[in-house]
Amino acid sequence: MRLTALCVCGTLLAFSSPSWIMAEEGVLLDLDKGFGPCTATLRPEEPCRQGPHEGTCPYLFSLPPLTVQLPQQLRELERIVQDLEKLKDSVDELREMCADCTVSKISSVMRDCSDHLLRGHTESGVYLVTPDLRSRSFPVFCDMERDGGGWTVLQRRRDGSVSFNRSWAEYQSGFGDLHAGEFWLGNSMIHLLTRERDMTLRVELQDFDGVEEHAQYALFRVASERLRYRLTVGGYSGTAGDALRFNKRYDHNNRAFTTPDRDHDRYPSGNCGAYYSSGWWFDACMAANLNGRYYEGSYKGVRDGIFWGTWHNISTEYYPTNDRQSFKSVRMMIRPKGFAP
Ligand SMILES: [Ca+2]
Repeated sequence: MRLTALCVCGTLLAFSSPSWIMAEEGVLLDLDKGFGPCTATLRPEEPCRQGPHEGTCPYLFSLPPLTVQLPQQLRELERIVQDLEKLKDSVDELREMCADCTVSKISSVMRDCSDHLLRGHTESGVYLVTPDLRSRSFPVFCDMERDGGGWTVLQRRRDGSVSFNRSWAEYQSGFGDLHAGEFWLGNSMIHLLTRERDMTLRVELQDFDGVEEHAQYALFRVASERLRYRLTVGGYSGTAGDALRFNKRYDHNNRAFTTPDRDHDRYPSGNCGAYYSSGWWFDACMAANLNGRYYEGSYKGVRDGIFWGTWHNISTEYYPTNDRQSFKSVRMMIRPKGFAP
C-alpha cells in the first residue's frame, strides 16, 4: 500500500503526492521535510487479505500531538476558564460553610441587649452584640433591670474618672471603661445599632441633690460617618424635659456630630466642641450636652459641664451664688421601639 504524508511544523496536514513511502506492517514513518520532526506510525489492524478486497486493507495511522495556533484574542478563553474554576471552588466552599449555617444559628445572632434579654441573659453586664452581620461584633454594657431591661448603654458618667474632651477618632471608636466606669460606646457602633432597627433613647440624670429624672425619645437614630453621625431624635416623654429639642433656636435634632477637632456645628464663629470641651450633636451651640466636663457639685465660668437645659432648677442657677448646675450621674441607653420583655 502507498501512503503519503506531508508534515509541517510537526503537524500532519494532508495526504498528497509527490512523496511516496511504502508502508509495511509496523513501519515508523519519520517525515522530516525541513519544518521540524514529525513522527507518525502506521500499522495494519489485521493481516492483509489477498484477493478482491486487497485495496481496502485496514491500517491504524497514529498522529503526533497536535498544536494549533489560535488568534491572540482567544487567549481570553483560558482566563475565563480559570475564573470559572475559581468560581466553582468558591461555590463549593460556600456550600460547605452553609452546611453549618442553619436558620436557627442565623436567628440566634444577638443584635443588641434586648436580644440577649430574650435569650434569658437577665444579668446586667458586658455582652457581645452583632447589630449588622456585615460588620464585626463588639462588646456593649447591657442594663437588664431598668423598666424591664434590654437596654444597650451608649454613654455613662458617674465619677469624672474619664475625660470626654476627645477627638473625632476617639468619639468614633469609643473610649472609657465599659465594665465598671465611664465610657462613650463609639459613634460607629451607635450608628450600626440604630441603622436597622427603630430605637428608643432613654436619658437618665441624677444631680448632686439626689434628684433623678429621665427623658425618653421614641425615635433615635445616628447616621453614618459620611453623614457626620447626624442625629435624628424625637417623640419625647418623661420627667427631665425635652432638652434635645429645646426650641427652634436650640434644637439638637438633625445636627451633625462635632468634636474639638471637627467643626460641624451651626455656630459660624467657632467650634462648639472646642468651647464646651466635648463631642456632641451641637447646634449653635446647645440646650443639652451630656458629654461636658464632670464637675463635683456646682461650678462657675463657662458652662462646659454636663448640661440638660430643662432641668427643674436650671433657670435659677445664677441666683444668688452665680453657680452652675452639675450632675452626679448620667446615662444614655437604647432599646428597640415597642420592646416588651
Ligand atoms: Ca462652627
